[in-house]
Amino acid sequence: MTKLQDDIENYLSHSHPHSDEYHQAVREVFDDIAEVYRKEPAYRRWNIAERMLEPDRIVRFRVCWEDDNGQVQVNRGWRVQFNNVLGAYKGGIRFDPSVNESVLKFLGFEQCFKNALTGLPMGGGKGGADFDPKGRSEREIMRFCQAYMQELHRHIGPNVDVPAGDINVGPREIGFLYGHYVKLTNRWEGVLTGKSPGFGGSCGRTEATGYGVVYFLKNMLQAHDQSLESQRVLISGAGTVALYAAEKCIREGAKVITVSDSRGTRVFRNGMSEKELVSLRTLKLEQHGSLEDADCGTWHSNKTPWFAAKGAIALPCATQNEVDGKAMKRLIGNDLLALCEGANMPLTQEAHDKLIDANLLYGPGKAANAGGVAVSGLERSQNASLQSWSMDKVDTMLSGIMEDIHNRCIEHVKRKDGIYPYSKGANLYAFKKLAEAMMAYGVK
Ligand code: NDP
Ligand code: 2IT
Repeated sequence: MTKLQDDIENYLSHSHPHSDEYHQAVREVFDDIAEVYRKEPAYRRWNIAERMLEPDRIVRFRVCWEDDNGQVQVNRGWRVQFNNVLGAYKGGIRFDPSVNESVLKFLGFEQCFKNALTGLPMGGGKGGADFDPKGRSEREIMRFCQAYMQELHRHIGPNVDVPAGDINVGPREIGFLYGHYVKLTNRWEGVLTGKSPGFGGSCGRTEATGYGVVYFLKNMLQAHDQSLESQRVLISGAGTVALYAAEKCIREGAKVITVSDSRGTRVFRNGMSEKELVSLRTLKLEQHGSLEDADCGTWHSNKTPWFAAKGAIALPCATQNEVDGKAMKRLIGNDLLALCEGANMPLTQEAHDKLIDANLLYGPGKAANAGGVAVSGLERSQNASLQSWSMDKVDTMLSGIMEDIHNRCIEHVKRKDGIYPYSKGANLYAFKKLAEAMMAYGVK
């Protein structure tokens, strides 16, 4: 371990105790940039490391709302405004019982690096609440969103902090949140992204993260003389990211073998058809049901895709730490060619280390899933200029942005045994960009 890594560990255990996910995300970045940091004395003089690890601010608040029985419920809400040197804070909102400060710090920290890679002027932030929408009626979800915005609206603004969706926060929830912001402030402005295109949203924002993952994957395969056509793809998750990644894979001629949710995995032995995908989308995104109730493919209760089937390409698109060391060993043993992260930090540290040791094609989330926030950036541009661009235009821009992100990931690294180390390249590019802006700003 270098002195820097040692200092980071001490800083984290002292200043951010009980934050396992946050430590994991930071460690992964600083392992990759330690050498560059050591060689540039200005980084230490400006204390870039500690400044980068301390969020600008964390707003924490009580969210009180009334359920359908008239019972008052209390949840905890947060907004982590991590770093705004590259632009206004930008990042999603997650509603899930697993949300806590450690999870939001890891997501906010990753978001700063991801947004730097997009090339768009966006800082990093993340928010959410420990609210569980499962089993709640639409009216309850609306009341929760309104109660959350009741506090959040004081802290956001189109040039201050621009939230969007994440797990369990899709166009419906963004509609409820935005509607309440407009009511509270009497301002119709680009303060949230992921809105419906009918009232200021961008075409293609819902599809953007999933499509972007596949664009990144294609660039990565092409740079290594491989192609996506006919490949067997294992996808986890069945939410926004997973199902649009599946759609793009099918359209590119790949075979989507699995999708999954928190109850198990649905396997399509010879690849899912577009018709089957439409029925799954209706079930999951529109009716908020479980894959268990679908009537296509075969159902494997309590199994993850990595143990339910074999495939050369893996796209984890559900949640953090969903692929552990055992699953990674199995994927590698089954001739894994490439893994691209649709989810944020889906690999445990052990799985991550195994994949790095195996020297296979690995698209890290901060690069591979950046298409979502990139189209959020395009939504802001459309709102600011009172324009509405076509799906074709947005999709062409997304594809170009993903190609640029791919190229930024290989700007500062060389091939090792023929393979580009994308994860290290992404960390180096984003770190340098953030550090340079922080030094240029002086002590702030
Ligand atoms: P959704 O809420 O639309 O879907 C989440 C999916 O993951 C659901 O199928 C859900 O299953 C499954 N899931 C959630 N938690 C678990 C778990 N503990 N074990 C197994 N499955 C689980 O979210 P998104 O698709 O928007 O987000 C998925 C991932 O992508 C997250 O990591 C998010 O941070 C990341 N991401 C999202 C972006 C976006 O634009 N939406 C942008 C970039 C990254 P179930 O329905 O059973 O809960
Ligand atoms: O993790 C992410 O990049 C997101 N949830 C999307 C953030 C955004 O502002 O669109």
